[in-house]
Amino acid sequence: MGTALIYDEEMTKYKLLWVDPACKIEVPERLTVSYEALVRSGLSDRCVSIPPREATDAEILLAHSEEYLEAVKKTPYMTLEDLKEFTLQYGDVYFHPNIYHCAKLAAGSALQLVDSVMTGKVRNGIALVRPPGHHSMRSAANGFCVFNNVAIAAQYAKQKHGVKRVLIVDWDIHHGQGVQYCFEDDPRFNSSYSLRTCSRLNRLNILLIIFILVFYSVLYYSWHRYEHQKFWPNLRESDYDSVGKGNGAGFNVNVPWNKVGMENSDYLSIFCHVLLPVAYEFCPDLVLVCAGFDSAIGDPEGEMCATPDIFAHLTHLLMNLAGGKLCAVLEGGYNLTSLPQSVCQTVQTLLGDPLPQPAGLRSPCKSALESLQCVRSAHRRYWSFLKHAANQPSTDISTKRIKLANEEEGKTEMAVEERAAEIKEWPEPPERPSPPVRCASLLPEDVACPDGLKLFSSSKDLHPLLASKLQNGADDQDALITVSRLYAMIEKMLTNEIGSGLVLISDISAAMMGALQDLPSDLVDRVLVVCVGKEKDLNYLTTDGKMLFVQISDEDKEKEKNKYFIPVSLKKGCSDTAGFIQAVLGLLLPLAYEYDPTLVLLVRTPGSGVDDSMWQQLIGLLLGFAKGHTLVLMQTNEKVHVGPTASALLGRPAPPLLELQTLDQEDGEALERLRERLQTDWKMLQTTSEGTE
Ligand code: Q9C
Ligand code: ZN
Repeated sequence: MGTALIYDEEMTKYKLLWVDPACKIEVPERLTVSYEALVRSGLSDRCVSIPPREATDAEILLAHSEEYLEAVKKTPYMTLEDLKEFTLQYGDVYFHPNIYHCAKLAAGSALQLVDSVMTGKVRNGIALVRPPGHHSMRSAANGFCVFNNVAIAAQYAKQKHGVKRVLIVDWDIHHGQGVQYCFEDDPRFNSSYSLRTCSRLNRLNILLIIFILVFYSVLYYSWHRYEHQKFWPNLRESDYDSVGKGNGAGFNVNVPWNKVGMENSDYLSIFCHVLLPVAYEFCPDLVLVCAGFDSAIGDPEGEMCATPDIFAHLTHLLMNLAGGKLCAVLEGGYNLTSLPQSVCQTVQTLLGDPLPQPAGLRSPCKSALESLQCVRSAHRRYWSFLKHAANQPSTDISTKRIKLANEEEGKTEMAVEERAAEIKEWPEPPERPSPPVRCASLLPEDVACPDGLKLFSSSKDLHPLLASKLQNGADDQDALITVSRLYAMIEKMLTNEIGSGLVLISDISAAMMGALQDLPSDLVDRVLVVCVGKEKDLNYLTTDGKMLFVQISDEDKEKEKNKYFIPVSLKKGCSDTAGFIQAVLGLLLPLAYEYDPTLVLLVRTPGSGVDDSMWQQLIGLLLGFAKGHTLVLMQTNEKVHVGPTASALLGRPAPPLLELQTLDQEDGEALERLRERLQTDWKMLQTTSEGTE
């Protein structure tokens, strides 16, 4: 199961033929530098190369009107003067005699990608296309876009492949208003094509189509530079309160950035506290990404400060949704250095390489937290995972917008002058070498080693510390030997000879205590210990920051909490998928990002009640930390779970979570209180702007 790469040089063969400052950044080199970077880094060779095709008229009509299509069809025959005039009726876009051909290829590329993923030819993929798509509307080109590649692909996925729920994640720095308009009315009856087809069919077929459409929906998520409506395309409906209309309410999620200079922590915070909770509750069958990289550092349009490696994390966080079915389609990205770096980070992640460490995260900024708080508040009535979100800030940021709009009248140039200078330098993203052994295992003799795992054998002598213990006649020699092998395994993980590890052990408590209480500090400086289920004596845990302990169980350990010991209590324990996923997305992930562990130890205590798909989701998400060095400890009598665990540790996508119950009211409130209490120590847990500067 590979990664598709769709590219054709033909899409570099149109350009701006006259002077237009608004359009001069949209150049053919955007595509050539991106593709060349993939070739140079050897990534393109690892992908399955798939040729684009032209989208057909019928396919383009899935998102556009016949009048508009007919008009665009004439552009290849226009003179330069005609093209200029044709262009004038639209905003921030240009036409060229070859752009219609390229636009058909761009849309067709997205469809080829959807076909390859939906038929199982590949697991995921990316299409490098020009022109981009997300600004184009039913009857209008806009913002360098001619046809709405991703909107067409979403409709196509529903019709051709019967996909029920499509999640569109638009991480481009502009608002894809074209996508919003296409789907905001009602996710179930949004296909003009279907409705038009309806009128030509008999009643039985109409009933059939309605029956099918009722269960079909598209959720559109976008973050975008907004600056209280002062930034292009300056639309009122790009704000957080456009949540979708009618039956589509809740299916349009807008996150406005009201300041430039947003950083990695701001992006990750929105993913943990807005997008992922909604996405996991929505439970998509397919994820489409409007993959614009103008949200990266150095981009003249976005003016944000997120580094290219952030796209590795954004990609990874989406890769366990929809059973891994993810199609990324290029949108914007205008800095010819950060664009190819960001494309490479995305592709390398799609291929399954270890993630770069998200080092040096700062606290999300006040403005980002204001946006976060507003979006969560606007959506909490639609999504049970956001039900306990706080109210929007007392000083309503939309009021700010109206005030600013009035003040700014007549002096709109101010904003331009205030702009931060374009950043020209940032460090090259780190290398991401794959370990020779992806996942090693230590298993009892009666358990077969799952395919793809390598049985661990330690050639090294005992760790000196343990050797001396053994000589002193420690009471449990067997346990010491096991712990010693654990250390040897950890050592190999830290030198990147091994990626992840799976250990089955007869006494998990003893092993955990053994592994942690004497863990030589020269071995690891920060261990994230995630404990799924009950565990009795934990008094060997330190509070010096060398380990961060997060436990999810049905035990209430109210008194023991401190910064590095975080028990999360759910009434029904880990068998409550809704509570569990809330705790993982809203607490564990942000904590892990901020802590930045060098090793993750995941402990599954016997009878924890966690179901296999939830367990696999957890492993998949944890592999995003510590360069993929996750060590799983399980008890010998849980061998039925070895298969699913191994599969997740090898980076295979987890199956979607079915039967998400609604979160228990008291559990939800308790989680919210816990997060509030921990916020002073852990800045990534903040979900409101109150009390921040
Ligand atoms: N500086 C995409 O990224 N506005 N389109 C430019 C304001 C148009 C961006 C003028 C930006 C369009 C796909
Ligand atoms: Zn853009």
